[in-house]
Amino acid sequence: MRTAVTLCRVPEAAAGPFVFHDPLPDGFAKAAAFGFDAVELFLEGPDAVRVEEIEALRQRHGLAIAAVGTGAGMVKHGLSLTDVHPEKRRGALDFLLRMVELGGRLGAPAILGSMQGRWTAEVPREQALDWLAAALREAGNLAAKHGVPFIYEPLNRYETNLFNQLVPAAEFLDERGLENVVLLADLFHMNIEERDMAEALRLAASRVGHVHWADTNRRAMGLGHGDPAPVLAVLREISYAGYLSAEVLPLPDPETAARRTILSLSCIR
Ligand code: LER
Ligand code: MN
Repeated sequence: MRTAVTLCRVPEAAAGPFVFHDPLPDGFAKAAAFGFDAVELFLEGPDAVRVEEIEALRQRHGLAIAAVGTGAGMVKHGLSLTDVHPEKRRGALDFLLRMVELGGRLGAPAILGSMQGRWTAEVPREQALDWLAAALREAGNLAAKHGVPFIYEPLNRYETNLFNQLVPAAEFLDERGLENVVLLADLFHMNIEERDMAEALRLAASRVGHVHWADTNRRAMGLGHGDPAPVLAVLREISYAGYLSAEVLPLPDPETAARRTILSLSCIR
């Protein structure tokens, strides 16, 4: 297992659950100084920063790119893969695939979170799931060309009504034959939605490909009331070899959030 920390450069997400919001050179330097293995990037879009610039920073600081988020597609551009309007759906898929391409060039998977959207009175659940599956198929196929998976993230009920739990999402990926798509286990969402977080991870083990390492209140692990021990135990049990990435609020300040995250993961080093 490896450690990662979030670095967000999306002004519309300034209040979001991201540890660092610094310009990329400062953000990479801080991630390295705190001892993280990788940075998880949230950018305004696929053309926001030249890939060569990110690659140079990555090499200079000896960091990997854990993943690239696509949330800006929703929070900045208002794009959803399940929008009732076809041109919005096309725009969402185009944005998503270009982010997969960006990630691929950095050796990193892209994540589908808030851009999955939700089913509504105008878009029945089955229709939304068909559109979601089609997008996941395209994204997974493109990611495969770069030798990385594509990451799908179940979110809590206040952010999507498509999938809120790991096991139904894993069953959906199996049923639709989405081979190169893995699941993101965000412990903040799971704390709201799962009956037993460790059991959910165990049952969905073959699909778990990324973890957002957060405490119950979405602060750094150790700053809420969660118990990371059973989660770490099951991750070891299932031989999880991916990232534990701090997608947490920068509270009480980014440095404390980063330090507490590293402290909570000292046992995996
Ligand atoms: C993204 O990783 C996430 O967890 C969402 O809650 C952001 O809206
Ligand atoms: Mn998340």
